[in-house]
Amino acid sequence: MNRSRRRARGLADRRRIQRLFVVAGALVFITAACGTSPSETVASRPGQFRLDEWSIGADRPTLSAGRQTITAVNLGRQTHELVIVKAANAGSLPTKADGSVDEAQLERVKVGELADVASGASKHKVLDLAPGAYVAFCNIVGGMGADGGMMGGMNHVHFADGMHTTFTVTA
Ligand SMILES: [Cu+2]
Repeated sequence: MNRSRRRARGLADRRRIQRLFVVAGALVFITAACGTSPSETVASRPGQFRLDEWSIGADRPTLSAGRQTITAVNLGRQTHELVIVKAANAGSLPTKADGSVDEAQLERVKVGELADVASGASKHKVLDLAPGAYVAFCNIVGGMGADGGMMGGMNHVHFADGMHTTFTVTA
């Protein structure tokens, strides 16, 4: 390859990068201009948990004991999950070196799990809940995947990043 062609290719690359930044900037603008967030368009209901990067919100802080439908709705862009254990708070859960919850140590207090809820999807399961304090968390560890946008390639420990919440079951 001669020198001028190499220079031309370098310029083309630079132009392509500039175009990417313009597209990324426009996407940020569109997201910011969007008035209603997806979390506002999903009706609130007992036993429903909203999963997002990087938080979990419970529609109700308190549920009645007995058989309850637990719903995990993924309002984020990544796949999330909802693990439910009988525990006082997130800080009391045993963790591994990477900061994720050591679920092997929680087998006796684990109540249920809604695994692999895809972006925009929801899953539900009926759980028989005894009175007490509960923690709901996402224990996925992984990268952002191909559709991770500007954060592509970053590894996330979802629990350590804040994907947990508490709720109470009353008799
Ligand atoms: Cu998650």
